[in-house]
Amino acid sequence: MALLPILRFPDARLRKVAEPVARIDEAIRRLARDMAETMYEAPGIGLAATQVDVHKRLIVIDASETRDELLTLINPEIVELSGKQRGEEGCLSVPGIYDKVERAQRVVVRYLDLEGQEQTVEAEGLLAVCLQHEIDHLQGRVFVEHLSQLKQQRIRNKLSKQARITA
Ligand code: K1U
Ligand code: ZN
Repeated sequence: MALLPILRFPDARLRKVAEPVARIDEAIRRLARDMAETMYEAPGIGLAATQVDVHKRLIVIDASETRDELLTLINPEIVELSGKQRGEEGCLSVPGIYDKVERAQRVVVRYLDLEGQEQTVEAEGLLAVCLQHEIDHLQGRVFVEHLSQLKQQRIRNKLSKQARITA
């Protein structure tokens, strides 16, 4: 297994729209394993392939407290959204930045598992937020784009200052 480098906002590659996975082969299974290892090590509760510069519809999520409920979703699609919630979000591509975003309270997502079987997950609360956040990544959207232009500019300034310090 391998740890994968995570792209950082405002890298233009985070804006690419991911293509559906056409065939679930050993390369996809290896990528899913490496993404899970990268997510657990970060640590994070989700990771989209876009964030590791692979523009395919694949996400991994573990929003459990025990960190032992890994979900691997291939070609995920939101089929139902209902209610509203406003909660704090973070992003491994936007380190050190947390802010409140409005999302649906409940989602139903259809996807393929690693065996190519069609599955459905129905979620509320944090798992629902995380599913929406990761599926946004596959559409080339980062959570800060839900914030005001002023906040986005402040985040860009803060991250470019950090990047200059660490360079
Ligand atoms: O997509 C990502 O960059 C992962 C992101 C997912 C997410 C977090 C919070 C709300 C919505 C989506 C993260 O995991 S950021 C890190 C984080 O929130 C966390 C890390 C360890 C334990 C618990 C939370
Ligand atoms: Zn993110």
